[in-house]
Amino acid sequence: MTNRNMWVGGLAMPVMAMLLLFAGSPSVRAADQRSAATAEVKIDNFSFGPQTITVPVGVTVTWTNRDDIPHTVVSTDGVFKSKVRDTDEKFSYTFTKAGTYPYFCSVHPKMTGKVVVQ
Ligand SMILES: [Cu+2]
Repeated sequence: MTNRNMWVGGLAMPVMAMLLLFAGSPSVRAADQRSAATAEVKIDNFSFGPQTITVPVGVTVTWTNRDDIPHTVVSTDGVFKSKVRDTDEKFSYTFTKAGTYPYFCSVHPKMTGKVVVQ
C-alpha cells in the first residue's frame, strides 16, 4: 500500500499542472481578445476598406497595406499621420476621443476614409 500511495502522490502534481495548462490557455486567449479593443482597416486596390469604420472610444485602429503600391494614412485634421506604408506594413492609432476622423492617402489624395469614434 505504501508503494501505491507514493505512485499516486508522485503523479498528482504533474497531472494537475497539465490540466491547469490545458484549461488555462484558451481562457487567457479569450480574455486577450476582449481587452485588446482593436479594429482593422485594409488598404487594397487604391481604397480603404471599410471606408467608414465606427469604433468605441479607446479602440486602436490598425491599417494594413495589402496593395502592391505604397500608401499613407493621414488625418485630414492633422490628428495622425503615417509614414509611407509598403506592402504588408501597418499603421496603428488609438482613438481616445469621440468624433469623426476623416483621412486620406497623401500619395493618392483621392483615396479617403473615415473613422467614427463613439
Ligand atoms: Cu495611396
